[in-house]
Amino acid sequence: MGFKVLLVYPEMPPTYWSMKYALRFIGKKASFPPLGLLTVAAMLPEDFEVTLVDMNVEPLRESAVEAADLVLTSSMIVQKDSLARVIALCKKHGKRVVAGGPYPTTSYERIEGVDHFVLNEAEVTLPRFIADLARGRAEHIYQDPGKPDIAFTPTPRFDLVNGKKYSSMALQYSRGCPHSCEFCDIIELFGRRPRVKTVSQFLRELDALYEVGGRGSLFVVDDNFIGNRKEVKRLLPQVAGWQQQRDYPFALFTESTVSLAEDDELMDQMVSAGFNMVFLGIETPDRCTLESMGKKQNLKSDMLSSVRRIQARGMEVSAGFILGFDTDPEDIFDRQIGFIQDAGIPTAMVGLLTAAPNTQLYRRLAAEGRLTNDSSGNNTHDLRLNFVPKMDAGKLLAGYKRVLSELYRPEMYFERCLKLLRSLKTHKTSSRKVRLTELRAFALSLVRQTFSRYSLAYWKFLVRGFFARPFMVAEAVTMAVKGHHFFKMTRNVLEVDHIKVTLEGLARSLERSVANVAAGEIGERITELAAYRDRVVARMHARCRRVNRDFRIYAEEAIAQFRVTVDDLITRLAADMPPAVPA
Ligand code: B12
Ligand code: SF4
Repeated sequence: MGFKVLLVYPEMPPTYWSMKYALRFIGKKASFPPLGLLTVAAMLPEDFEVTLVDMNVEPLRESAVEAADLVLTSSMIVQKDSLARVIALCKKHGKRVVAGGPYPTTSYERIEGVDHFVLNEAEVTLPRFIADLARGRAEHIYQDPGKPDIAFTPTPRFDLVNGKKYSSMALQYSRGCPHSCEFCDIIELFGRRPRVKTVSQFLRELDALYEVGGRGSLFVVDDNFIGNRKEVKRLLPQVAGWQQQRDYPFALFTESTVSLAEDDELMDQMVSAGFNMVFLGIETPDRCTLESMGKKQNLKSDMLSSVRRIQARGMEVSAGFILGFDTDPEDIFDRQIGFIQDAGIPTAMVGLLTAAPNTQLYRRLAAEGRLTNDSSGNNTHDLRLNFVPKMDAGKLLAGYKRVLSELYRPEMYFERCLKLLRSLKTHKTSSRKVRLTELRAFALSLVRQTFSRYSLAYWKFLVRGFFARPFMVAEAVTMAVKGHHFFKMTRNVLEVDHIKVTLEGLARSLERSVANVAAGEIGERITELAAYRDRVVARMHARCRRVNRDFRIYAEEAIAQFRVTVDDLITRLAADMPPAVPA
């Protein structure tokens, strides 16, 4: 008997990655569709009736849950709060919930209310679950670390999403990476042997996307697209041919290691196939740190020259950087900023080192007794550490905040964009096609960014960009719009952090100040504390109004926590107060 299955992708909080504030310029709701769920959908039996709600583009209505027999969810750690709300809603309607994807796979013990965990790669675990479900004997956990041959993975059900709501479509070519960076959870989730799809399978997926109207930006989501170079080199000429026959409908981008720069043939093949951007895991310019984290592939060449070679070949470089390694030298903050500026990397995702569950780093820090709490799953703007760093934690956090605020100071950001515009080789497939979406973005950008607080820097960039590369206006506008997202993220993240740190500092000093209050002064002290609490709370609420409403909840949590701390102090003091003498 067929089931009515509802696939739900929980909401993601705004992060540097989400691009939330840039998407508004192009009238899109989210960056990418949930490829994991689309792939799972394709593996379900044909008689299952499947619908999908991606909560990042539409709300999850109670009626949708009510109508389903079974709710299947996929999530990353960063979606855990939203996932908890989805589970609660399903329970309210008495529906069975199935959870899969990276968060449950690495941390299912921490998730409550789920009926069936179908972990690891669905190719291995889903068929067993479906068979048991049909027999009415589905178990609580399906787990199997086996690494399936993805040459048999079916084409994702792209027909389930409305492509117009996303700024980019997504495809996967390979899983796994041959390297062994200490902090990485990819190799734990997907293994160290890169598994690839066949050429015809990949082209079929391109066809499927094309048929549902997919055009424009396309993310090949592999963690290391060049993990199996021999196979990639067989694939790329075919993709180039496919693109050429259809007048290059897709502008592709992917993730790779820096060693891409050493392979001219591969870079040229990628450019011919329509790749115009790669995301590199650079992590740090400090060679000693690269050595100690096991990122040997980044030591083979001078990384600055590598970035320039890739840009000069025709692909923008965006990259990830990490602070908080044990071997980070004192001057690492300035060196990271210097490297990113010199290299002309506008999209620089700088995060604090996070010990993700089930990684080599996690196991080492656990053995050293240095783990402190769970990861929030978001290392680019959560200003908390989940381990005890070697560098003084205060110094590390202050340095990190400085790096963020410097890098996303409009003048600094636009300087990198200009550098990139000047060094990027243009070719037939690299420049953005100007469609209605691009024109709309340009018009909105002109209006909103002209009247923004960084208007001068914006205009200087547009004018200088136009004179430097007149045919790359669309790229320049895209960079400016992304900049808007980064500036807004940075401003809000730092403002919320300021509120949190101020309140924590005040709470600590109040705790110290009430440690030795003389018995006779307790009553007076309580009155003072209550008045002080109310003044601080009012001041912070006023400050909160300057914070974007997406972030206000974090500031309000900090205010609520401050209130609880002061109320506790008052209760403790009241308990010590001598009893009133009857008149
Ligand atoms: C594309 C991608 C993104 C996209 C999001 C796209 C989207 N709409 O989902 C973007 C770039 C926005 C993104 C962002 C982030 N990402 Co991301 N991302 C990926 C990436 C590279 C590919 C995911 C993908 O599409 N894979 C292809 C599909 C087919 O595979 P899959 O989703 O894993 O699904 C398979 C199985 O997991 C399973 N499965 C999945 N769901 C379900 C559900 C059910 C019911 C079942 C049975 C099975 C099942 O079956 C599928 C087929 O085998 C992965 C790395 C990776 N290799 O998976 C990281 C990854 C998922 N991201 C990760 C992280 C940490 C982030 C960020 C939080 C990073 C940050 N520092 O801020 C951000 C935050 C999100 C935000 N606010 O925007 C982590 C998650 C770790 C974890 N344990 O939660 C991963 C694993 C990367 C890593 N280094 O660890 N990401
Ligand atoms: S190169 Fe990237 S995907 Fe591969 S192990 Fe290192 S961090 Fe992980």
